[in-house]
This record gives sequence, C-alpha cells and structure tokens, in this order.
Amino acid sequence: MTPAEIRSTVSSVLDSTPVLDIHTHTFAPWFGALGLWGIDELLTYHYLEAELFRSRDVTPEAYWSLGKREQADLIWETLFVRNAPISEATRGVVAVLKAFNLPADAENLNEARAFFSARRIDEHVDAVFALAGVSQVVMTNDPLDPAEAPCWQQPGNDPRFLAALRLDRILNRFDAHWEVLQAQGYAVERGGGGRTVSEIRRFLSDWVGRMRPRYMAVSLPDTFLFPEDSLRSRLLAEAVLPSCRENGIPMALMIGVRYQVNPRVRLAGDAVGRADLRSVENLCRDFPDNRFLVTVLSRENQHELCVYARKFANLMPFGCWWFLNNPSIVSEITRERIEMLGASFIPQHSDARILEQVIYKWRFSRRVIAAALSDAYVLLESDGRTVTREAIRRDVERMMRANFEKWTGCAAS
Ligand code: HDL
Ligand code: ZN
Repeated sequence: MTPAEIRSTVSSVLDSTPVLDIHTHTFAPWFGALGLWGIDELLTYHYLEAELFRSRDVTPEAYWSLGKREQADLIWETLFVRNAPISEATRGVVAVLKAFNLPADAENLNEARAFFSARRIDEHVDAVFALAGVSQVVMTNDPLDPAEAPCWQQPGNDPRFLAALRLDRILNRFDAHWEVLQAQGYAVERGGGGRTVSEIRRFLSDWVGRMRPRYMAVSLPDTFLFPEDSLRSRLLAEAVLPSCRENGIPMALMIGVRYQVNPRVRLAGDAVGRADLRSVENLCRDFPDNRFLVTVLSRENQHELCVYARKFANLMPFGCWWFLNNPSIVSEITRERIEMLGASFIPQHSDARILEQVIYKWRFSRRVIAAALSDAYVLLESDGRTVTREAIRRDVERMMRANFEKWTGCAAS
C-alpha cells in the first residue's frame, strides 16, 4: 500500500471498529440523576469551569452561588461567544453540537436546550454511542458514595454499561469512611486494627458479587509508594490484590494526582505531580499473579511506564489520562507506546463525565491514534513488510477492545 492508502485504511478501520471505553464517569440510565447528559451538564464540566475562571471576572464563590443554567449561560457567553472555543474542552462541545446538527455559534442556548430536553435517555444513549463509535463503557462505581449505594439495592442490567469497583474512599481516605463501612455491617476499626483487613476482604467479595466489576480501581497521589508502612499498603497487599486474584480481575492504578491544590474550584481543583514508579515495579514484581491496568497523570512518567510494561507482562498501560488527553500529548504518548510495545497496550479511555462527551473524546482520539498508527505502518512498509488491511484491523481490534477483554477475562484468551 502507498502511504496515502495506508492512512485512509487506518482511518476507515479505526472509524469502523467500535471501542470498549474502559474508564468513564458515565452511568447507565438505571442510575437516574447520577447520569449526567445534555447541554447544561456539558458546559458546566469542571474542565470548562477551570477555563471560565481564567477568562471572566467572576470568583468561584460567586459562580457556585448560581444555578446550573445560569452557570452554563455564563460559560457559554464567556468561552464560546466572547472568545473562540479553541481549547480541547470547548472545541469538544462544538463537536457535540455539530454531531446533533445544532448551531455551535448561537448567542444563547435556547435551541440546544430545547433539543436535549426532548430526548428520551435510553434512545439518546444508543444515538450517542453510535455517533461516538462506542459499543460499551466502563463506569466508575463507588459503593461508599451515599448517592450511588442505594442504586445497587435493585440493580438494573444494561449491557452497554459495565461496572468498575472504585476504592479511593477505602484506600486513600479510610479514616474518613471507616464508619460508613461499619454501618454497612463490616467490623472495621479506625486505624485498621482488629479484623479490618479480613472485613475489607469480605466487603470486596460482597460488592464484586453485587456489581460484577470488570476491574477494581483506585486513583493515587503523586506521593504514592509501595511498599510503605501504611494502612493503604497493607489493605492493597492483604485485601485488595488477593481479592482481585480470587475474582480473576485486574487492579487499575491511576497514579499522579495532587488532590485539591485549589479547593475553591472544587472538582477542577486537582493538579498533577510526577510519581515514583518504582511502586509499580514493586507491585508487578511482587504480585506476579495479579494483572495491573496502569495509567499515570504526569507526562514525565509516561516513558518510564512504557519501559516497565516491557519488563512486566502483567502490566497493561492504558489511556492518556485527564491533563494528558490533549492531541499534542496523546500523539507523543501513543507513538512511544507503539515504538516500545507494538499493539500490546490500550491507547485511550475517554474519562467522560457527561454522556455526550464520548462523541468528541473518541473523535479527537481516533484522529491522533490514526496518525500515529499510520506512521508506524508506513515505516513498516518502507522497511520491507507489505501492510494489509487485515493486519491493520487485527491490531486496531486488539488495542481498542481485545487487550482489555483478555485482561479482564471477559473473552477467550
Ligand atoms: O480520578 C479520576 O477518575 C479522574 O478521572 C477524575 O475523575 C478527574 O476529575 C477527571 O474527571 N479527569 O478527567
Ligand atoms: Zn476518571
């Protein structure tokens, strides 16, 4: 194939391969109001709130005192009317509006609001997933979240939405949440004494049975170390990782957050720090029967993560997370991964918080992944190997879903 034929083949294969989106904050319709969608939610995304405070003379406190629609109106006027929406997150809203043939340059949100308010969520999910080229998404499910826990009393069954058991409140903030565990009937103790470890193991077993999660997950600070003399380290080693092995599911480690550096801006208040990835080295080496999904938040940690993935076959790097999910950085990360790992990694997840975000996040990601992948095949062709459409399809299928399905045991290995 010529380079031009390779590029068009890669793009058409990527566009026609439905992805399994392995990490999102979306919820199936049976979670009710927890599932965010529509133009007001799209505009009050914390990425856009952060950008608002840089472009408008409004304090966070004044902004938080507004209602959701007023907040959305202020963001629309500031970032889309008074300024060109050239950032990643603002351009994303433009792409979503265009996908539904809505004007992206309107002075107000009247037409967009009328459109979304007329949508019925179940059909809307199908339409959004079709536009995004997504077959399934993995949610982020927190059994200690008081808003979510009741939903699991009578769980629905929506095969488009898979569960992931999120453990931040237990592993990072046990002192603030141990009493919630106690109230759910687990004999845990402040500080982790007594039967805490075995009771956390029982808690995990109960929730795996209830949620059927594809993996367990935790986000970790840039200061995360393993092993260390801490309750987190003990719970990870003695409860969480054994439970993952017992249930045949991976552990997702999402490392490098500096939490709430500016609490005034709430969800937008987290930042990034370079982590010591020897923690990943220790975990992969000392727990060879566990499988790890790992994503890191610092661009400086990405190359190390690639190297570790070459050392440990039980390490699956995934995604260009959060502050890295920008075309310039996604390109760099994807290229170094292809160069060092071939097709043995998971290039991306959307991290969508609002349903329709999967449309733009996957459109933007496919564009960048296609360019990186095409360059690799053009080099292969010029170095002496004929590239076929079938070879491209096989690699794309592997990266966009089969690697994950194999890793989580939901497909024949
Ligand atoms: O911890 C996480 O899963 C992060 O993705 C946070 O939710 C973060 O606020 C986010 O939405 N990043 O895209
Ligand atoms: Zn996330």
